[in-house]
Amino acid sequence: MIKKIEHIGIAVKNLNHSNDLFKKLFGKEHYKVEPVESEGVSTSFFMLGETKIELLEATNESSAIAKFIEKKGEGIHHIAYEVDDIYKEMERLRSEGFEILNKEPKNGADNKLIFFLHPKTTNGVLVELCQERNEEVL
Ligand code: CMX
Repeated sequence: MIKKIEHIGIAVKNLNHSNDLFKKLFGKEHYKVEPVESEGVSTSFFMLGETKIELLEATNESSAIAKFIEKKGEGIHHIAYEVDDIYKEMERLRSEGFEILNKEPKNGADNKLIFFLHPKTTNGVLVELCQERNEEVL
């Protein structure tokens, strides 16, 4: 079951610059900066009620974020939905015909297991499904 929007990911060119900008916008600091080497990104997170904003800067040229910015410029990159059982949701969405970009859920930023749906099967919006990593899903 999909529970809520967990975060919105925004592709940025310069994480330090955008951390300052979003600090002014939200009137609060980001609560963490975290590199995700496997994705070629450095991330920061702002908490807004129950939802987070994730800023993503590319750390290498082959990163999905570098390609996205080159093609579309800075902006909303993905919407992440929290699920209660990530393996079950993966099977459900596969059986509904969505193109799943990962064989299995993988480790993502902010202590999450994640997978993605291709934007061509979701009306042009890159969708991330995520679940907090804990003993039940490790
Ligand atoms: N949102 C919407 N559309 C997107 C997109 C995005 N974030 N990224 C790419 N696209 C579009 C491309 O512009 C292209 O559009 P056209 O066909 O109209 O030209 C289309 O999707 C298909 O692109 P593709 O050639 O199949 O694939 P790309 O090499 O552009 O890769 C994608 C796109 C989504 C498959 C790839 O970026 C991916 O696997 N993403 C998942 C992983 C990821 O995004 N990691 C970074 C974030 C990690 C984190 O959150 O921690």
